Amino acid sequence: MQGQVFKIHSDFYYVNSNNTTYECKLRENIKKQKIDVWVGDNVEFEDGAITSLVKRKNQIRRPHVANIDTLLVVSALKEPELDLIQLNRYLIFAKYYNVQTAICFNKEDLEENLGFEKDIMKLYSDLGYDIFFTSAKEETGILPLRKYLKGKLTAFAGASGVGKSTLINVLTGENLRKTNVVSDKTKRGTHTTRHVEIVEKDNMKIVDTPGFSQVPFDFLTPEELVKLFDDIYVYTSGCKFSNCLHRNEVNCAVIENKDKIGTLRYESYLKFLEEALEYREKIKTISIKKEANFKEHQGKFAPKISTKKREDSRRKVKQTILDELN
Ligand SMILES: Nc1nc2c(ncn2[C@@H]2O[C@H](COP(=O)(O)OP(=O)(O)OP(=O)(O)O)[C@@H](O)[C@H]2O)c(=O)[nH]1
Ligand SMILES: [Mg+2]
Ligand SMILES: [Zn+2]
Repeated sequence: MQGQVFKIHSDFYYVNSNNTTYECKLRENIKKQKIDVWVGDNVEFEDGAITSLVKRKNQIRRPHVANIDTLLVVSALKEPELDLIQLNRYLIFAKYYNVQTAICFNKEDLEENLGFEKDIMKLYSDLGYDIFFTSAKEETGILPLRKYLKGKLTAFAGASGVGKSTLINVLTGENLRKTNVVSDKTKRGTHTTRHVEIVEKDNMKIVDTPGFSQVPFDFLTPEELVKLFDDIYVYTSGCKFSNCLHRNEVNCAVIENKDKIGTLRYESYLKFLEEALEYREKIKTISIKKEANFKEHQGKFAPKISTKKREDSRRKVKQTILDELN
């Protein structure tokens, strides 16, 4: 039989097939092959054991979810304070995984300055995102969001305390998900949701996730990073140097057009760039170390490692780092 994993609890995998829930474990062959089964995975199973995994359409890490149609990044306008750099972090992260993304600005009941809302709405809709403004508390803006979610598997992501679980409760009309107040002192959430789980209701499939705060870009190179910022990448062809990092170089077309790049987008790029540069350093040191080992191991006259080999080993290092993220 085939079904979709909607919840994982220690060793148990809860699989939905034709509206029936099956509690399964992993068959030995899956364990031996070290195949990870995630929420959202389509699996073959029999007699309470998952026997194989259907190829994924996509996957995101932190949290682990497979086969989603949309990632809805939820941000609060207040409590916790709107953090556009964090929002950009989620957006760029989703773009890296090639997942369609929409944005929901929640707690609009706490925000009086609507002019600001309009500005950010313009910025992100110009970038091609579908945008929603909601108040889960006063239940405003819920209908358009519900309509948007129909027929899709959507993962809700965003910092702790922004109201993901409250929104899901309102959307599904079920008060099942635990929610918690944002701390008075830190104005941050308390990581109330602990598990990743698909909730199904009225043709909406929603994944509630724990609020994860920081996803550092320590797994891609600066060249890969800038390509994920459409609004910055457009200018890069005008830079004088092909290895321009658009940070402080002369004749950099990005810097020259900084005013045209939206609020905090360029600052976000600079911030993530530091992380990508660290990753590049890490790759360099590991490749050099590898090379050194290789020579030592092979004796005095080991041939110099070819560019092709170096690229291969770079790729391997990258894979190792990505695997570590798992
Ligand atoms: N004023 C206001 N408060 C809200 C709104 N939505 C949620 N809250 C409150 O914000 C707090 C945090 O909400 P949660 O739903 O637990 O937040 P979460 O994003 O699920 O947090 P984690 O599970 O920790 O990731 C709760 O006290 C909610 O009642 C809203 O639209 N307006
Ligand atoms: Mg929650
Ligand atoms: Zn440049």
